Amino acid sequence: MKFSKKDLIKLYTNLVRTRAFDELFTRRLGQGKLLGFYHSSLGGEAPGVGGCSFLRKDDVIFPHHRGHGIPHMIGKGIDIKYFLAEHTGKVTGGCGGMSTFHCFDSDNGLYGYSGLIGSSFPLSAGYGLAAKRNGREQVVVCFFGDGGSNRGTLHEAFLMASTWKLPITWVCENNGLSQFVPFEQSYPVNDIADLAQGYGMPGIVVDGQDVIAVAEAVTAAVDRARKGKGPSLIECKTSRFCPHFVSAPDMCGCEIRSDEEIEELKKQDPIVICHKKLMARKILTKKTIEKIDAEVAAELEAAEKFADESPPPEPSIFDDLLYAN
Ligand SMILES: Cc1ncc(C[n+]2csc(CCOP(=O)(O)OP(=O)(O)O)c2C)c(N)n1
Ligand SMILES: [Mg+2]
Repeated sequence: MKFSKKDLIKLYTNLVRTRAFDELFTRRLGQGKLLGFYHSSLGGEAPGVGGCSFLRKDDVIFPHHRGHGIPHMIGKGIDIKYFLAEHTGKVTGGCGGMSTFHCFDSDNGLYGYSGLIGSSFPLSAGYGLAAKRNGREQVVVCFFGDGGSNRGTLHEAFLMASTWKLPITWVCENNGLSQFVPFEQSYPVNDIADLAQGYGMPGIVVDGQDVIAVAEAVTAAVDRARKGKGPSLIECKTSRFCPHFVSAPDMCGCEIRSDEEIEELKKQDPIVICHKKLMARKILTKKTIEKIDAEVAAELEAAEKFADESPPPEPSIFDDLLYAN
């Protein structure tokens, strides 16, 4: 797949937007403005962005919980302001009923994720079957982590999808950690992509820090699925520059990850990699970057204003607390 200059700038812009929103969510959590907690996507933005930026609006995605699906939603062209507002505990009435932490917007093919990792496998198989039967050539793209891939639900869904040649692309975001457990301690093989062989589907490994490589691999698999040739598995070797969730101890096994280790991981920053590639090909210029940065800053400011000014739910849970008094 050869991407146009416009496509490549879209990928870069979506990465920058994702990072900016991710940092905004982290900042607002620290300010006490965000409900719950936040699993930052810092360093692991490329699989979601690359995997969603060239899908059709009616293609269906089941995002991964990293960044609470922000990389995937931004790739899919969904306005994040509603998601931010609902994370702030506000009512927006927008975007087909997205709900906090379980992003859902069926108008834009967003079918959310559950707090139970691995539950998106059977849901994807279900929608894949519906897509095959409705004849609209829709494709389902299911994102999951290396930890999530340990669930038995993966095997049931892989078997059904492969046997029935369902239009599904499975995208594993392997960041080498399942919460605190290193990949080597929970897997007997080096590549999760190897599982594909047992289900008679293509399985490939891509550099998950290279958003262009991810987009190329996912686009090829999605085209294949759209033509009725069945599912594929793409394993993106990616990273996480932050703890499992913001402010958690950054454990790997029984050790805290060291600053040196994180600095080493940051050498594979997806934004820097994409930036370098596009600068070398003279696709990005200083002027384009300034324009993108200004547009992203304006988008963030508007989203924050929207979140802060949206009304709280009625009746408020705080009212109930007052009654209890
Ligand atoms: C069924 C289930 N078991 C355990 C958990 C607790 N849990 C939340 S995230 C997570 C690790 C997920 O690891 P991975 O799938 O690799 O995604 P990552 O967080 O690394 O992006 C675990 C064990 C859960 N949410 N659901
Ligand atoms: Mg992981």
